[in-house]
Amino acid sequence: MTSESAIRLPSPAEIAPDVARQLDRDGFVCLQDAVAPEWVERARAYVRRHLAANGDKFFSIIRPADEAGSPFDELVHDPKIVGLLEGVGRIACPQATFDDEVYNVLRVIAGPKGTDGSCEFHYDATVVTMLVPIFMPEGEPHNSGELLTFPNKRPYRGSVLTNLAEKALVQNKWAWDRTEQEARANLSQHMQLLHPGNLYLFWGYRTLHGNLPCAPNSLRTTLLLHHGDPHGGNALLKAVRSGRKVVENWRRTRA
Ligand SMILES: O=C(O)CCC(=O)C(=O)O
Ligand SMILES: [Fe+2]
Repeated sequence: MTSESAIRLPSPAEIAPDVARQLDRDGFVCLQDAVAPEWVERARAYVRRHLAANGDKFFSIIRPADEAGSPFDELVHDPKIVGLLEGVGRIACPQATFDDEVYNVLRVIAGPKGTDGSCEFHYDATVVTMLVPIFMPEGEPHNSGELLTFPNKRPYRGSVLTNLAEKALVQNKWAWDRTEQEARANLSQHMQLLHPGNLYLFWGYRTLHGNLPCAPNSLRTTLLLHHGDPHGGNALLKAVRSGRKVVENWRRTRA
């Protein structure tokens, strides 16, 4: 590991209020060149090693930052990243609780089925989401894993049941098809191009989002950081989330 930080950002106190305002206004913020190219290279090498050992497929690694010394450990635990996520999150949703640890997931689309995991539109469980692109396919437009967003489509809900009902309405096959059609009818408004080296932020809880498919045998890798619980550690939501972890682990380990 190098001693210099891979994160090139001013202090969280300096930028959090502006970033939060921009997120309210535009629904999506790009922090240009905020990650050193050599960090991206190390993250890529990690993913390549993992694919060489486990084969090309769609999988997620839950909390890759737990691996000490990994590029994910370095980025997710960087005080500027933690401070920024907590800073903007507290401005947007004062009732939220913030764990000491930022929840993180490494998501990889590889192998012959480039459509795996695409257009599965959802709201995240957390106040704010940071997306760190590591590999993005450079194939034909609209078939290269571009992110689709419907920014700030709902407020932070006070009620867990309203939240779950709303998620049930949009997170099913029928609704996914309809949302995909809606996005494809107006791609200039909904499509976000992601470039490794930049950091992207959106209000994950409020923003319906998913990614376009990739061509077969593409490689697409993103690191997702999720922070702030608008429902303050509600027991029902904890149960839902631990169920999701089981599914993700199954995806990761299946042959
Ligand atoms: O990989 C992406 O572009 C988005 C993934 C996502 O939304 C998530 O894991 O919550
Ligand atoms: Fe998400």
